[in-house]
Amino acid sequence: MPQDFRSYLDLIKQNHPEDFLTISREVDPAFEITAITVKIEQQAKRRPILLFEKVKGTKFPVMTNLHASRARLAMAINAKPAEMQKAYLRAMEKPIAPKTVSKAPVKEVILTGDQINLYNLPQILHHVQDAGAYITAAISFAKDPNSDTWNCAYNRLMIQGRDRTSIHLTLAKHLWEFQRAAEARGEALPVAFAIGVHPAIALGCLAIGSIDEDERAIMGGLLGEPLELVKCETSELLVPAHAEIIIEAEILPHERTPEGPFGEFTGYSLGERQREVVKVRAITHRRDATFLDITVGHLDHLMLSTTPIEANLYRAVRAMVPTVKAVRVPAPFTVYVSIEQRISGQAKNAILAVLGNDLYMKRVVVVDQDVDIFNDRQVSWAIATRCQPDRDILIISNTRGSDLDPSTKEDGNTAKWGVDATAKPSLAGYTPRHRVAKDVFDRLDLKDFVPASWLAQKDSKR
Ligand SMILES: Cc1cc2nc3c(=O)[nH]c(=O)nc-3n(C[C@H](O)[C@H](O)[C@H](O)COP(=O)(O)O)c2cc1C
Ligand SMILES: [Mn+2]
Repeated sequence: MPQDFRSYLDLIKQNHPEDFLTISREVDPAFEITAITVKIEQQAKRRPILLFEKVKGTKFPVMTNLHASRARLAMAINAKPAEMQKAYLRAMEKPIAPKTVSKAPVKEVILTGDQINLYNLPQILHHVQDAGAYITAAISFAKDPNSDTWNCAYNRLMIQGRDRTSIHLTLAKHLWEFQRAAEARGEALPVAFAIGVHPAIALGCLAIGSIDEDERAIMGGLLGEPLELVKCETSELLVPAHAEIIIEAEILPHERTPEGPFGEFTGYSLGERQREVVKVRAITHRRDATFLDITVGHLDHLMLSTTPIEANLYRAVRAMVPTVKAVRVPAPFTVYVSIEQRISGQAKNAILAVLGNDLYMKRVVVVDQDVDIFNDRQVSWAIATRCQPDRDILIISNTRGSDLDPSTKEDGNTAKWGVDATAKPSLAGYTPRHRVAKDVFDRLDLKDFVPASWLAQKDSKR
């Protein structure tokens, strides 16, 4: 499968032209790109990929909202939307190691030294409180300074100078580990950022697993072939050969700078913090590169991040409870799980599996298989009617969660909770649900009882 996002866009343009919208009129990267994207979502009820051809202050066109639809993401990994989790799990089970190539379109333009100027990139302001322009679609590629382990992740970059940004490293995540290891030796950590890649690569980057697992091989699994990498100009790092733009850099040791506030996926604009500093060593890009933005905190961001988390948690719960039916992340830090509970205690095991296998997740609700976890009303109903809080809620204090959760005591030190909303002692032995007589329901025809004119009226939506 072609590994550049241009081929993927061609696929969309051919098969779903309504999903691609080019905006030719000039836009201001200060708030207009995000506002137009959100307005199209809220007022037109659509979520197309958006290409802004003319953006004030830069020669780079800006693309955003690429990941805002589950169907589009499924297409990127050659799966039907309903089969996406299975396809993702297959890639996790059968990773394909990357390969190195010597020629790469991302090397068409190579900028070093004084040619480096981050202010030539689109200076996108997303939300009103944001401290400055952010690069939101940068995927980090880095190597453990103490071993041959590689890592990929999204890390937001706030532009702080011609060749300087700050970086948000979630405390206790893998790149943070690498950076702390380098810093302990007084060394900078080489890191390169890819901007504008095939969505299969984006999805693979978000795989949750052990620090030893190589996201680049999961990207290969999702692409169905080895990810093609090329060596950086200024370090030994390897980066996707078909990306639009690469920023080669290092994270400086023992240096911090104010970063934020920044509006995030939590729905909040979290305040300023001291964060690590990135020094840019080179920028390489395609001659006619498109700058990819992720409309942070909206569908573009939320759709992309949930599939990999759900796949990992399904795998983790299934290792404990073989009869797990479904796993869903409906909101920040929140997981719903449905299981066919064969024997008492399995709901609690499912809670422990979730909390033990994802840093971010903080609240887990487990329900029986007759509850549809894709319907929030049904989950609320199960909590209300199958749960006794003094018996069925599990609280664990002082764990590590997301440093972007504004409710935590101090940047990410958090309590976590699980709600066992399964019927006890068993669903089969529980007070039965009422049932409408099915044979009667099937036999009756409303037209025999209700005037046709009334049936033709629209629902009052009350
Ligand atoms: C659009 C987007 C932006 C993200 N920004 C950050 C970020 O700034 N810092 C961070 O630590 N994680 C960020 N994440 C989450 C990480 O990419 C994700 O947790 C990843 O799996 C971490 O990799 P690791 O498990 O190898 O540590 C972002 C995710 C998405 C989808
Ligand atoms: Mn990792």
